[in-house]
Amino acid sequence: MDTPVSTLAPSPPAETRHVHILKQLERKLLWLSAWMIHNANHVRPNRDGLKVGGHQASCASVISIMAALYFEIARPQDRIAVKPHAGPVFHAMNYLFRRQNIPRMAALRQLGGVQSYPSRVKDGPEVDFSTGSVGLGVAMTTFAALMADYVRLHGFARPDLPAGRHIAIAGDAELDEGNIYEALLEGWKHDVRNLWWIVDYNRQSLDSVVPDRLFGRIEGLFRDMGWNCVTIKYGRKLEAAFAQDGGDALRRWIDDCPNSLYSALTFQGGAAWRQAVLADLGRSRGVRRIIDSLSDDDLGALMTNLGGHDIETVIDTLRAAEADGDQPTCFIAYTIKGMGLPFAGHKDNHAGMMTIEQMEGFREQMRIRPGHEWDRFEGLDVPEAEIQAFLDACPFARPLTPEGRALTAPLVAVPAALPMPKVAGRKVSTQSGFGDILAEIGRGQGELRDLADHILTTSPDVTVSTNLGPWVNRRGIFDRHTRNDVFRDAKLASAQRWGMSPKGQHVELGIAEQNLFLLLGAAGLAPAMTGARVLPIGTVYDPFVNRGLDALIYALYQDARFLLVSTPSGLTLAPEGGQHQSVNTPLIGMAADRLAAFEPAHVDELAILLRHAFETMQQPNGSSVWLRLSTRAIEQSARTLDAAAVVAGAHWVVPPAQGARIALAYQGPVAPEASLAFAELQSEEPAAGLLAITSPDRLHAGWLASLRARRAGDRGAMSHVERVLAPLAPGAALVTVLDGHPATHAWLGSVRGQRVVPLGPDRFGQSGDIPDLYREYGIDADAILDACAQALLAV
Ligand SMILES: Cc1ncc(C[n+]2csc(CCOP(=O)(O)OP(=O)(O)O)c2C)c(N)n1
Ligand SMILES: [Mg+2]
Repeated sequence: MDTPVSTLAPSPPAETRHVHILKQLERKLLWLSAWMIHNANHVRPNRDGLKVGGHQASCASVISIMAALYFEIARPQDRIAVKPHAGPVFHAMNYLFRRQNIPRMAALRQLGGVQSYPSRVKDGPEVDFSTGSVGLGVAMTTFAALMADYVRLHGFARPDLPAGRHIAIAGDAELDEGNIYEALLEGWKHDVRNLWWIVDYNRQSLDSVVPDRLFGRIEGLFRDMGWNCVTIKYGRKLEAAFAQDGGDALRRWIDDCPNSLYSALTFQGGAAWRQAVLADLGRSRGVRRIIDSLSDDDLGALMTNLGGHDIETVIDTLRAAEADGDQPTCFIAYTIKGMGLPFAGHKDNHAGMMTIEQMEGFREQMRIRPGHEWDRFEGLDVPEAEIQAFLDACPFARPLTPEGRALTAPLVAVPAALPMPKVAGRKVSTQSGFGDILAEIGRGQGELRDLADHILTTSPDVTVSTNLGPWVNRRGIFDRHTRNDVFRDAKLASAQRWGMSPKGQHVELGIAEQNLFLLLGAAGLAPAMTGARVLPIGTVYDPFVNRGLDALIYALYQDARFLLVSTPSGLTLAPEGGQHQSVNTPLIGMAADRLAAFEPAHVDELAILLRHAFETMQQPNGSSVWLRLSTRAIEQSARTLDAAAVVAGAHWVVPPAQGARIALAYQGPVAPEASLAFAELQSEEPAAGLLAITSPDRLHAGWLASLRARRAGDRGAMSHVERVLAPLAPGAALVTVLDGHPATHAWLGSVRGQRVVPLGPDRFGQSGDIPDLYREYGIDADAILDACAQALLAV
C-alpha cells in the first residue's frame, strides 16, 4: 500500500513526519481490526462450533478513510455513522484514543464484548449511531443533521457545544437500499446542511462485484438532490504515473477496466497486472517505460493505488470540502476490498478470513511479536512518546463534554393530568380525542407551556388525516427558512394554516414511512446527541407501520425515545379495504423491545396514556410508546379510572364476582360490541366480569417479568395481569376480542390456567361497513356471545 514508486519521475512529494505517523496508525488499525477478528475466530476457545465470523476485508478497505477522518478531520462535535462491517476498525481507533479496552475487543462477538456492528446501547457512548441493517445508519445522519438544526433554531442547543457535521461512512452496497433515496429526497426538501457521506467504493458487496455503470448514475442522483459529489479515484502514485509520457493511456485503461477484472487482477498481483496492461498497451512506449521499470510488487502497488487508500489524498479532499461550506457532500472513495490482505480484491472475500498461516505471515509483515498482538504501538517505527503526542493532538481526541459523547437533557415537567376534552355523553373516537388533547396542549397555557414547547410532531403526509391539524395550526411547520402560507395570504378559506418557519414544531414529511421512523429515531436521540430535550410524536396510518418497520426497529434498537401514534387501524376502517386494514400491528407492538404499545378504547384512557408517554419517554429506564388509535366514534362516559391499571394494561369495567366462571375482555374500538354482548351474558352469568385491555404488550411484559422474578427466588412477585385475573375461578373462561390478530390475547389463558376463546380477524380485510365486517370477521356482538356460549360449555 505504501511502497514508494521510487523509479518514477516526478514522484509524489516525500512524506512528512506527520504523514508518516498517520501511515503508521493506518497499519495499526489494519492490524488490530484483522487481529480482533482472527482472535475471535481462531484464538479464543469456541464452545459451540459455530463460525464466529467478522469482516477483515470490509475493515481493510476503509482503513485510510477512517484514519483520515478520525485522526485528522473529525472534531468532537461531529456525529459519525460507521458502516457496520467496519466495527472492529472503529473499536481499534477508540482503543488508540484510550476509549476502548483490550478485554472488550478480545471478546468481539462474545457476550459482554464489543458487538459485531457498532451499537449505541451495547458498545457505549463512543458509538453515535448503531449500524447493521445496511442503509439505515447512512440515512439516519440526514435526519440527525435536521434535528441538530431544529434544536439550534429553537434555542435549545447547549451553548458550550459548537455545531457539528453529520458524517456517514457507507459501504457502496448500502446505496442499493431504497431508503437511501427516500432520505435524499426528504433531505433536499428540508435543505439539510453539514452532512457528509463518504462511500467506501470497493465495488463489492456480499455476493459479488457491483456493475460498472452504477456509479455514474449514483453521482448524478446526488447532484440532482443538491449535493456536492466528489470522487476520490486515484492516489498520488498513480497520479504521478499519469503525469508521465503514456500516463493518459494508462489512466484510460484503468478507467475502462471493468470492476470485476480490476478486482481479479488485484487479487492476482503484479505479474497479472503486467500481462493485462501490456496486452492492451504494450505498443505504447510511454506505458512500457512506466511499467518496465517496476518490480511486480511495485507494479501491483501502483495499480492499486486508489484514492481511498491514499490518506493524503483523502485528507486533502475532505479539507477542500470543509472549506467549501455546509453543502451536503458525497465522497466516492475508490478502494479495494481487503486492501493489504491476501484476499484483496477477491469477489468472495466479504466474509473471508485469513487462515492461521496467512495471519502468521501478516503478523511478521506487521512486525508484531507473538504475545504483543494487543500492544498499542507494537510494530510501529515511531517512538511511543511521539505517536502518543500525535494522538493527543488530534482534534477528535478532545472530549466533547466533561460527561463524554452521550449527553443528557433536562426533564420537561409533565402535569399530573393532561387537559381532558369534554367528551362524556358524546360519541368520540380516540383519534379525534388525540387531536383535541394535543391541540389543547398546543395552546401552551400555564403548566403546559414547557411541555408544548418541547413537543415535535411529524407525519408522512397524513398530518391532517391523523388529526394533527389543529396542533400544527397553533405551533407551525418547521423549516430552516420562513415561508408564508400562500392560501392564507390570499385569504382562501382552509382549515389548515401552514406557515413555515424555523420556530415551527411540526416536520412535514413526504409519504415514505421509513423516513418517519428515521426522523423519530433522530429526534428521539436528540437528548443524547445534542443535550436538548425533544418530545417527538409521529403519526402514521396503522397498517403502514409495516412499511417503515425496519426503521422503527432500528430506532428502538438505539433506544431512541418517541411517541408513535398509529391511526386509523384495523377493520374498523371499514370502507377503505384490506390494504389499509391492519391485522398484525398489535403483535408487532408486543414483540418490539423498548416500546410500550397501547390501544385505548376511550378518550379518558387515552389522556392517561398520553400523559404516561410524555413521562416514560424521558425516563432512563422508560421506553418509547405506541398508541394504536381508531376513527370510530364511540360513546364516552364520565367515570373515574385507575390510571395505574390503565398504564399497566387492563382495568375492570365490571369487576367479576369472586370465582366467576367467565369474563369478557375487549381492546380498542370493539368496546360497544363487547358491552352489548356483556349485557346479555350478564343476564345468564351475573358473576361475569368485563375487562378493558389497554395494553396486551404491558400485560405480557409484566407477566414474563414476574415469572422471571419468581424463578429467581422472589416468591411474592406478582404481575398486574395475574392480579387482574385472580378473582376468576381456576379454569374460568375468558372471551377476548380486538380488531387485530387474536393471537394478541390467546396467551392470557396461560397466566392462571384459564381458557381463552380469542376473537379477532386473522385474514386480510376488505371493504365494507362496520356491521358487515364485524360479522364477517367474527367480532360483532353475536360472535362474541357465541364464543361465550362455546366457552361456557367447555367449563
Ligand atoms: C438490510 C440488510 N440486508 C442485508 C444485510 C446483509 N449484508 C451485510 S453486508 C452486505 C453487503 C455490504 O456491502 P457493502 O455495503 O459494499 O460493504 P463492504 O463492501 O464495505 O463490506 C450485506 C448484503 C444487512 N446487513 N442488512
Ligand atoms: Mg462494498
